[in-house]
Amino acid sequence: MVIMDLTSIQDPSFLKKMSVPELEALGADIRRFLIEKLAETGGHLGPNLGVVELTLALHRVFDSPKDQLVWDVGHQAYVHKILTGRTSQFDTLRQYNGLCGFPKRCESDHDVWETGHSSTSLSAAMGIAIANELKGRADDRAIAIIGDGALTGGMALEALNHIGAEKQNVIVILNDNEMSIAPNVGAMHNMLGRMRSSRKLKHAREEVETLIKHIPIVGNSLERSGERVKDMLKSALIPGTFFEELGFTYFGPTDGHDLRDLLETLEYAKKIDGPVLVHVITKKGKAIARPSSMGSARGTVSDRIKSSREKSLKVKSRDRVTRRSSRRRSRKLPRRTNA
Ligand SMILES: Cc1ncc(C[n+]2csc(CCOP(=O)(O)OP(=O)(O)O)c2C)c(N)n1
Ligand SMILES: [Mg+2]
Repeated sequence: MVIMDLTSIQDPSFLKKMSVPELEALGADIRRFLIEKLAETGGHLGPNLGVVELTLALHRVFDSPKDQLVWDVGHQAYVHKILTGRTSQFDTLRQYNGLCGFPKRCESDHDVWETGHSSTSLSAAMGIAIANELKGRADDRAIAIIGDGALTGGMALEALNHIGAEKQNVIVILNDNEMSIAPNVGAMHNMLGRMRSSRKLKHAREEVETLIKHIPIVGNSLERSGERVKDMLKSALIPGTFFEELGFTYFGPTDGHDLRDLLETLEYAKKIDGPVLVHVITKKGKAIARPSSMGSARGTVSDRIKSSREKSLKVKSRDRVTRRSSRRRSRKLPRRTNA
């Protein structure tokens, strides 16, 4: 179902009036557009297919450009570009004088931070939040959207340290797809894995409180003995303790493809004072065949994207010779991005 002509979108304000099923249908249209368009122009397909619902939800809950969205790396901002009135420019994506593959301030008021390099978004959002406060606009939200790969960068960790200590009003959206340019590795990845497999914090908190009360004999006195003991027990059982210890209110893990869940969680996050981290689980390359094989964050026109597009368009060809020659052709296309 085509819900609307994407080229007619001027700004994201129309999203406020849409029902969840309408938003879902719009998301499907955006995915279809990206798959078809990027097969012609090249571009970062996988990361953008993963953030369709997340971007819709962010633009629905927050008021860009009054609230400022800072995209880390910026390779996942295509859906944001569509929702901020740039669909018709996608024919020129990443070409000379064409639509930039990353946020670009001269393109739109909705692009507030220029990127390409990873792991800068949290510091940028911190700076924006401080500036908002100084300008008497403390209600405007600074929101950083950062991937699990970029979160392991030194600058991002410095910024977590800074934001948590200053208790600044910054919302961090952790877009966790278990991938960087290749599948992620390392201690942070392992920790996020444990959080992913935990229950959602909103429910887990209530459950742990009930659990503590029901521990025979000591339960009620534990409950009365104050926050410290409860906190110790909770930290052993609840996800997000790492971020909470740094001074963030943690929400999640949230299904990044469930619009109802996303909208509800972001509405909660919006109302919190101080630093917030929303842990969103997404799937890189959502809706195309074999997304997990799309290890590259580049997603330039490659044989995999081409063959995914063929599959998604249900063009079935068993002619291996033709496929091999089209792979050879696509390999000759120049790469046009640094990130
Ligand atoms: C300073 C710097 N180092 C390395 C890169 C290369 N790079 C491109 S995307 C990316 C991370 C991608 O992983 P993630 O943040 O999880 O985003 P995803 O693609 O999974 O959405 C990196 C490190 C970069 N852009 N900048
Ligand atoms: Mg990632």
